[in-house]
Amino acid sequence: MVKPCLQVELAGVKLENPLMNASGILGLTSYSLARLAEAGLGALVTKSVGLKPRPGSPNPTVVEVPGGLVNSMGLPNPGLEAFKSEVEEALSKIGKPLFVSVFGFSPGEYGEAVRKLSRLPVAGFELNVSCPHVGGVGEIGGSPEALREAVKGARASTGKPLFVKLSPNLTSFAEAARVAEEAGADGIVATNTVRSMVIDLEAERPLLAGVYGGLSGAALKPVAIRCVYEAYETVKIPVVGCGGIFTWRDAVEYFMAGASAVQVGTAIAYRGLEVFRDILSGLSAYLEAKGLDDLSRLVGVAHKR
Ligand code: RRO
Repeated sequence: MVKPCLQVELAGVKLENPLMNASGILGLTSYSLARLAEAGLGALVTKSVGLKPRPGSPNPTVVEVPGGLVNSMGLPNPGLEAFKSEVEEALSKIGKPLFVSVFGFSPGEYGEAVRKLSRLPVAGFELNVSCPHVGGVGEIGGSPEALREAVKGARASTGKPLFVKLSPNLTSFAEAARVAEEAGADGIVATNTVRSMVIDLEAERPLLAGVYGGLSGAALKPVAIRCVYEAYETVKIPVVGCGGIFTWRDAVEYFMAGASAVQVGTAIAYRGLEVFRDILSGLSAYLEAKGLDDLSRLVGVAHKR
């Protein structure tokens, strides 16, 4: 059998394979984006950027827990204007579709941010409406009205694909996905991290300087798989899975739940950039062993019960 086809098309963007990095992991500088591109990903996503620069939270910002990491980075970013030149430089090096992740503290800021970036030759945008611990951002994805306004504003600012990264902390993930689709989103990213916290026994206080954080890694996977499954049942736009993907088996689980592509984050911290080539070769071998010529044949199969 010829090698199985791993190419995917996401809202009209062609990816040579279904692997992306999760926003926030190695996506803040042109140097780190170039390193990611060399690791064999199909497309890249930047760290979330907003209208104004932010220093992020003081240390400690990350703590390891059984089953994952809890981070409270606090949206460190140089602000849109400074970030533009970083993105331009990255685009000259990477030769892969690049999505810029944007966040805002009000629905209107999403449209403004996307408009200010719209001249860049990027593949599209990921709207982060789901940071679980920076006050104001997650609330946008948590309110149907604010979510609708944010997505509509971004939609009016660009004709390029818009993905909306939703939170697993919502009462109804499916309902939020539906609102995002209705407002003009081209895809859903499922999911951001789970709001969480860790107490320092010696100091008798929250361990992270930002107090609350987001849980990522293996413990997030069943939660995010559930979100992908629910979104796949609800919307017609593609779903991108994100949460606890370390191996090809994890990726296959996401495809079966309904993801068309997947994002890898925490695993990079544990397994390095080789994790991407490992997952790709495992995926190819799996499809070949199953006699499947194209990855798309796996997408959503778990729904045929
Ligand atoms: O920067 C962060 O602290 C952060 C963000 Br913006 C996010 O969306 N999710 C997360 O776990 N951390």
